[in-house]
Amino acid sequence: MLNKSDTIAAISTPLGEGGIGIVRLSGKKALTIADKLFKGRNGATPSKLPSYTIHYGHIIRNKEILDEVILSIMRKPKSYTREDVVEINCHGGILPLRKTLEAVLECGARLAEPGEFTKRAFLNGRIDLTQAEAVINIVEAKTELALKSAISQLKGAFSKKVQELKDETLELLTLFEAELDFPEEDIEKTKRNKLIERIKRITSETDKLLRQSREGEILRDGLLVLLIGKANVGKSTFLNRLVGKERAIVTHIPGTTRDIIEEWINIEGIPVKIVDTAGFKKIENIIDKKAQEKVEEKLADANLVLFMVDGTKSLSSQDKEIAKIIKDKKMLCLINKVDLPEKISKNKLKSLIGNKKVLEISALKGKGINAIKKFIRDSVFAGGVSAGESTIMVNARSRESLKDAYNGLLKGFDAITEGLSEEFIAVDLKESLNSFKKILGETLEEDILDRIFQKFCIGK
Ligand SMILES: Nc1nc2c(ncn2[C@@H]2O[C@H](COP(=O)(O)OP(=O)(O)OP(=O)(O)O)[C@@H](O)[C@H]2O)c(=O)[nH]1
Ligand SMILES: [Mg+2]
Repeated sequence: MLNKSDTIAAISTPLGEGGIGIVRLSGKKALTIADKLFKGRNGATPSKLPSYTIHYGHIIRNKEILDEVILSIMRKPKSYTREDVVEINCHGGILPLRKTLEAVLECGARLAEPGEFTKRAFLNGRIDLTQAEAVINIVEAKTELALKSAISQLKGAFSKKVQELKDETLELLTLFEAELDFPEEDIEKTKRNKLIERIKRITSETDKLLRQSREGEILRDGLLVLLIGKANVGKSTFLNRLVGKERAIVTHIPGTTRDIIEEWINIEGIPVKIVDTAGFKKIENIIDKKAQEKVEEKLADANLVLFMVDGTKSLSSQDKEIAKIIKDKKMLCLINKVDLPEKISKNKLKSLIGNKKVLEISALKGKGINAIKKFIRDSVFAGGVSAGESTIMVNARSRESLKDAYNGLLKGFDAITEGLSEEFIAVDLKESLNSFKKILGETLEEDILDRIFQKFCIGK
């Protein structure tokens, strides 16, 4: 465990040239260190200045002026870390920032570990663990919707819900444990039914939370959408249309694309990584073979497959081959080139792909693109209304615990409906209770904590 009583410092803005850059300090000595270095215009010393004030002056070390700065003071407990925090706004070049940081370190601060400011906010009880993780999500948010969801998590929407479920589980557990004290008496039937109802409710709420968190996971990590189809059906044309630029080479020659081409786009707030691939064709050489292998490899990671067929041609053996390898994937079928006379047999297509949804599009003319976007959006947000703040962006760690909590509740539910005795049910509920506590960081091993905060950048 890092020493919590140290005063830590770091450059909190990205390295590189910018308008300003900030050196942040947090801890007991933050203000006295600032006293040693900061010369304000009217001689004021930072440790005498009130909280939430900013001051113009210079950073001076060994009589050398290092930079002209603005100093902000945030006294404990009303600061990011709940400790005394000083932020020195320097000019944005690397040199003034480095020199200021060095001076701060020479005066008694220690360089902060990645995420250590946020970790202190957690250890000092200002935020819980899900909120700390929300900070990472905010920093990394790829779209506005993702940001909105992360901010709502930082405000504590998710923790509040978990806290409620934890409290309810605890209450139930107490009830069962009370019964355990009188083993000779069976729980009477109406009472038992009431308990069953309660477990059922908590279980289904946990389930809902799990589903919402799956949406959040997609908002955070993005959706991988893979374009697949035989050569020349128009995949690259479609990619270019979606990203709005000539990203991939398009020609009339089958086999134009040989590599995997990936681009991030924003579809109604969902970060989507759209992946264009080499078209399937008769394998004639090692390039064809390698290209196809790459597509099949990539397929494993895809969240959604767009299977494109050429509306101006009959289905071919390649179409059949593709249909076979994607049959277990979530898939949308696109008949492309509908601006030209149609040749494809829709009946044959149906028998190839079953009851998967089919859309008719023209990548060249831009027809049907909105319908595809809508399909992608709806595939993430079932029902389509829950997007945004009700989406819960949790990290893999919390999701695992949430699953454990759910499984514990489910087992408890089964145990009570099967009429098992109280001690079995109590064991299951305890498991759930612990999982809820884990999410909130109430029970947590040191190394897990370190792993979480290491994902942050230095200075956060
Ligand atoms: N009429 C018409 N032509 C299209 C449409 N989409 C693509 N094309 C044409 O079809 C040809 C092949 O397009 P690409 O986008 O290169 O096809 P691809 O699937 O990427 O082909 P490979 O990379 O070889 O697998 C080009 O001549 C495009 O202009 C469409 O919707 N309508
Ligand atoms: Mg192509």
